Amino acid sequence: MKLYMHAAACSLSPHIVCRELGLDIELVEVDRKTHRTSSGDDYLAINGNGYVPALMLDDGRILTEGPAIVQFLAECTPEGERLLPKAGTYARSQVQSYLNFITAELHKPMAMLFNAAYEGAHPGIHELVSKRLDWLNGRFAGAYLTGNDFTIADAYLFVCLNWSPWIKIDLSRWPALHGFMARVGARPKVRQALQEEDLEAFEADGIFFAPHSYIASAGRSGTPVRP
Ligand SMILES: N[C@@H](CCC(=O)N[C@@H](CS)C(=O)NCC(=O)O)C(=O)O
Repeated sequence: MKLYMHAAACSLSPHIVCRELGLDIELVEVDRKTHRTSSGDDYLAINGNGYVPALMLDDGRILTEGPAIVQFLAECTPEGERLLPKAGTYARSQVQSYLNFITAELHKPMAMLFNAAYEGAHPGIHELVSKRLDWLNGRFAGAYLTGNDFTIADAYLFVCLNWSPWIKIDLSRWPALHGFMARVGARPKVRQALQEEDLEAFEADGIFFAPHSYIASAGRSGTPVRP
C-alpha cells in the first residue's frame, strides 16, 4: 500500500498506525503547492480535494479521509484489535467517537489557525480550541484517551496536538494533554515514524516534532534533536 503524506501533517496519524501494526507501507510525499507526488504523479488525480492523507491499496483503489484510513488499516490485520476494539462493542464506538471529535472539533479549527485567510477569526477559534482542550484534558481514562491501551484515536490526537507551538497554543495549560504527548512521543514505533518523516524535536526532552524549517518559524531557539 502507498500512503500519500506531508511531513508532520495529519497523514502522520496513519503512518504511526502502520508502524504500530507492522504494516508494510510506501510513503509518497506530496508537494503542497504543485500537488505533484515525489514520483511526479498528479496528486489531484488521486485525491481531487488535494489534501493528504490518501491510501492507495495494492489493487489501486484509493481511500481518503484520515479517520476512515486508520480504521481500515487497523482492520487489515488481526493485530489491529490492539488499536481498535472489536466491532459491535462500546469500546469500538468510544474510539470512533474520539476520532470524530478530533477531526471536527480539533483538526479543522486548528488547521484554520495555520491559515492567514481566517486571521480575523483567529481569536475566536483559539478560544473554541481552548474550550475543547479543557474538556479533553479531563477525559483521560488512563495513560491514553480510552484507558491504558493506545488506540488509533490516540495516534490522531498526538498528531493534532503536535501542531500546538505553531498556532500559539501553550499545551502546558493542560497537564493531562502535556503528559499524553510525552508518553506517545516516547513509543518506539511513534519515534520510528517521526524519524521517517525527518522530524526533529526542539530540545532533548522536547514533546513537539517538526521539519527543521518549521522550528525556526515557531520562534524556537536551541538545537533541534532527532527523535
Ligand atoms: N478531511 C481530511 C482533511 C485532511 C487535511 O486537512 N489535510 C491537510 C494536512 S493536515 C492538507 O493536506 N492540507 C493541504 C491542502 O488542503 O491542500 C481528513 O481528515 O483526511
